[in-house]
Amino acid sequence: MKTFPHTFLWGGATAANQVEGAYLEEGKGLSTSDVQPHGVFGEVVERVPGDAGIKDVAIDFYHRYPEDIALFAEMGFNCLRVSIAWTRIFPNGDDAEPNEAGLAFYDKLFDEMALHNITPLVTLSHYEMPWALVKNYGGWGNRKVIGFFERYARTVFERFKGKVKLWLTFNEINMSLHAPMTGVGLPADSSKADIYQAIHHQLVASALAVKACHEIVPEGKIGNMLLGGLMYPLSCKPDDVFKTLQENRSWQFFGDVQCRGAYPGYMLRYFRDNGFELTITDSDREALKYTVDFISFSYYMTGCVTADEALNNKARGNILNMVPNPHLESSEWGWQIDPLGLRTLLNVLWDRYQKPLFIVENGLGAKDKVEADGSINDDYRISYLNDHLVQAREAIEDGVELMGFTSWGPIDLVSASKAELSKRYGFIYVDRNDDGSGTLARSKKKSFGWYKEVIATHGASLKE
Ligand code: BGP
Repeated sequence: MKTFPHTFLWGGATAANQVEGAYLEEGKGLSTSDVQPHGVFGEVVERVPGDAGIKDVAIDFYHRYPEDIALFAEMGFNCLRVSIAWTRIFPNGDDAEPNEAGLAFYDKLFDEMALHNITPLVTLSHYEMPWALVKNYGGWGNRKVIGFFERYARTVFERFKGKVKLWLTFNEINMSLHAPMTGVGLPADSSKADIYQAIHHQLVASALAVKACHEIVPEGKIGNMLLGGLMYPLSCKPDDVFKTLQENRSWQFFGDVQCRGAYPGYMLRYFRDNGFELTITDSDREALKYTVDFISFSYYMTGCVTADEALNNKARGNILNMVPNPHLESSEWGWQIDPLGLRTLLNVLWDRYQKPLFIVENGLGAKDKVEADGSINDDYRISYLNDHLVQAREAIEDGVELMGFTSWGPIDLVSASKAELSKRYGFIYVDRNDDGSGTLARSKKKSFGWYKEVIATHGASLKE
């Protein structure tokens, strides 16, 4: 019988701005997420305290986390991915002292996890940064932000070193190419050259966080986090195949820098060919040598690439510019479902880096129906996760070193792309709607019991 290793980390993944709410409580500053009420691709709307944007309350995890963690523990989680909101710790990013109330909140959160033997996996920056750093410094376009981030990272490593051993630097660091405000605090219409300069600063900051983590939490491990955007050629035409290589390199580049410690030649050529003159100092090059211990990534879909411009205009999916695959079904949001693609991606990443891998996001966003008796029969979610986990297990059989699996949104949360609550990922239903109505009460979906059994049997209950 094929099972997952008994040391495997099983759980779920969340992000502060998508679950916590309490967006101005206890000294928290405004973040880039707070000023994007319509999601990561939406326009910036400066907030007035008291605005009722959906993320202001989100699912109120800030106040309800003990109940939620108890439910995760009931499912058998031994791992939970959360992020720290940088703005709870340094409300403006450049504050002289950290905000004690923010640190105290995460102390309580990690203590609660410890009570249930749940290992925290903590993202330093998940799709947000202090809005004041954008307004006053120009976001990651300004080299000074590297120092502010390093101070934030060192502050939380020092404070939580006894409680948190697994860390991630920037969520989906490659997303900056598609959502510059969310990724690097730059306006959506910024030039590619400016975006790559900001990305460079962020890559240096990521490496300096790795260095700091190794100094402060020597027994800890720190990884990067990529949006695993695996692309297939739409045809076997050599032009399509080569363009696919380039498209895949557009996101693998981030992993190459973070895992190998230097810019790959193909990227330097890309900068040259496009006339991007990035400022990369000798000390930046030194810093980049601090490479990650493991690679984490999200996986939701694959897409196709074609060199045919006419077909390119039919792009769909709201994350990457991709051409639909005629052989795959799509979710209600147009994300193409491809379980085998996960096995391919795991093997590609393993072949490329030979570093342990961690699937830190995967799942199906769908509209759920609450039946008259309160039950929610989310067989579609069970089937999606079952099929992806089967392929993850196959990849382990292929020799891939896989540390764990945290499904995205184990409890319903606010979606990143459009800030909707109706796009639900959870095993746990939250009674809250897109218009903000609802009691915030939690209830178990059918998938709750299913995931519990998968974890309890180390994956033996999965259906091939
Ligand atoms: C990833 C993000 C998450 C998340 C997830 C699902 O890109 O890291 O924050 O929300 O995608 O996307 P969505 O919420 O738009 O469905």
